Amino acid sequence: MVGGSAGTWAVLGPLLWGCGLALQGGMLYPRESASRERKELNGLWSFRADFSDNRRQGFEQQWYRAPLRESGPTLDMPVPSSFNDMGQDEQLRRFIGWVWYERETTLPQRWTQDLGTRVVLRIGSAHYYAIVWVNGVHVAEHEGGHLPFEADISKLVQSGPLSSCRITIAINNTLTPHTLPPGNIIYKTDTSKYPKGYFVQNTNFDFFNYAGLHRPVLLYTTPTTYIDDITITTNVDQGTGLVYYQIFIQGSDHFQLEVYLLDKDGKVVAQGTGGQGQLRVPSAHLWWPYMMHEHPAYLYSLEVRLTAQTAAGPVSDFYTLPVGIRTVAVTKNQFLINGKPFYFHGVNKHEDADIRGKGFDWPLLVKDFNLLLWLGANAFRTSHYPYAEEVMQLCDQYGIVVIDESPGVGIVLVQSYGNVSLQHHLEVMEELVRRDKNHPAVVMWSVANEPTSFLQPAGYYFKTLIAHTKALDPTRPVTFVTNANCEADLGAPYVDVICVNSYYSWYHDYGHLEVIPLQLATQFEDWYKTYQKPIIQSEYGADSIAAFHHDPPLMFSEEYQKSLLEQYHLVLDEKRKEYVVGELIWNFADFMTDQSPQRVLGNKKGIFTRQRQPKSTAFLLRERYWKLANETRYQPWAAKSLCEKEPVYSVKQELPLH
Ligand code: BDP
Repeated sequence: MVGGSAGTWAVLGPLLWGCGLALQGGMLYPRESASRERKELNGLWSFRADFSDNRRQGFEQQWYRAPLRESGPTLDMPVPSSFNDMGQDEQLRRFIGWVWYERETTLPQRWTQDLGTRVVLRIGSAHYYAIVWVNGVHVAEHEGGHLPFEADISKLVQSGPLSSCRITIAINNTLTPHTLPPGNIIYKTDTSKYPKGYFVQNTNFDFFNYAGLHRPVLLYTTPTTYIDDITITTNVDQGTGLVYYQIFIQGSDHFQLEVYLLDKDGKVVAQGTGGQGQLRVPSAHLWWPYMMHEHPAYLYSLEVRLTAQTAAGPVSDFYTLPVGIRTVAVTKNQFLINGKPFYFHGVNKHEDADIRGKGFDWPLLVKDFNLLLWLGANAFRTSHYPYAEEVMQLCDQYGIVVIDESPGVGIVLVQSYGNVSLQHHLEVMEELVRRDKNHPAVVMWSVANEPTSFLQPAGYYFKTLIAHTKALDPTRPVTFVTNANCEADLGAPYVDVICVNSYYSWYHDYGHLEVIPLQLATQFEDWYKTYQKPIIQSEYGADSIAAFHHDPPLMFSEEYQKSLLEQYHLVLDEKRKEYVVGELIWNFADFMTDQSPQRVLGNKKGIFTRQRQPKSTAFLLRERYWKLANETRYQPWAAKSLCEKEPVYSVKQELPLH
């Protein structure tokens, strides 16, 4: 790591093999309730990149000790956002090393004076390694850029007369062979070509390594005895929904728990007591994917009420969790949701947009969901890392099925298959499952994308990783996404569903669209013959530069992208009758990458531009997805409300703006 130091790579707690979560504590999304408050810290923060040669000046001068402006000039930096594209400075855009963020805030008096209140600082994502201080005191460190972490800062803010609170976060974006995703720093030592100390960050993935505080930062409160975690799993028995709950409490052993399951109208349909149990919901409304039911994405609310006896008197805590009742199962040639065959027709995405980079943005999120609904997409994969929690919540609400992927992308070096990397990857899966386990939209975990799974250590690595993920969550299938040759793939024996990426007539046989049907059919037949598992075409596509036209189709024209997709669809339409259970286009939208002669201001395989305007392929896929939805319908309503010939442009297809 550039500017790394001893102690920076704190190893997270020990792993309990196969024994459930080894992580301490839960990671419930901070929701307001009668016992909980939130204070968002989004907006402008002070910022400085440490451009010193060793990138360590900030630590040497202890920039966290006093307001950042006292140790030198600062920039205004919006949060959430990547810092890279914020200015006109190319040095900042591709900066590697430590950057410093700081925000001062004033806390409500009750938070600082009521010792029965617990104050928590929560960071949605800091890419990649973060160290956090509050009022100059170290409170947290976290490795990994795509998952939340927290610090209980009650003691700190309740220890003095101050109601102000200065939060300093140092973030290092260096990727090494043991980070996820991995990367390596290459020092260029030929002084005839490079200045002294010159280095570059090398990565093996195809998106820009944006960095910064990418997701909301907030403070929230709970009582000191509180609901720390909830785990929900569901089943269906002849129309009766079964909701199993397990609730973890911190702060006291003397408590009572009541749970209520409410339907959409707020009516209690089941109730229970105690830390675990089963709720029965006769004639349950199931959570169905978008386009699979007239009322998709039905969500109940699980209200958890805690009352505890503490030395200071009785305490209550309330938390409400959305719950979708549904089942997921895999046979040798089908993917079943609620017992019905489900065909994934959707997209791969990126968290990526102009200016904000990977920063979370509500307008972008709403626009993207409207486009998904317009397109008739019923699924996406969180290529190539976990997305913001708010994204997952919308998937639950709109019935968009998710393949939830870890940041295991670009695992190509042998060093990245050693124990250090494996241990970290296991921990990341624990963090991911802990965060996303209760989302009905999540139907499968993907532990990696296109690793060199033919390398000798990959077999042990994926066997261990997949077994651990299944032990964490026995209710969902596990996969990783491969582009290896099927017989050489050492990880494939352990997955439940084969997810395969291929780029016929793009990365080889340039311009020869006519070879696609043969090559794609061979791909499917080989994989199925070898593993007898359902297959998803998890990526396929071609670059096109919007408004570049050429007929007959030439590479990079919209016509070529469209024709390539049509060749794929010929085979997909045959094989989906047998064992192919899905197709996910690469990619939903154009996105930024590192610079290379193969990339024209980024990857242009989007069916929408980076600004979310449709290319010709968006219309092609829209027609196809609505047709697929109509063909794979399981409810009588579908025939009348979905397109039979042409897509129906009804208001119902649009996401209501709240
Ligand atoms: C695939 C990768 C994806 C790339 C895509 C491409 O999984 O991340 O962006 O290739 O080259 O192999 O467009």
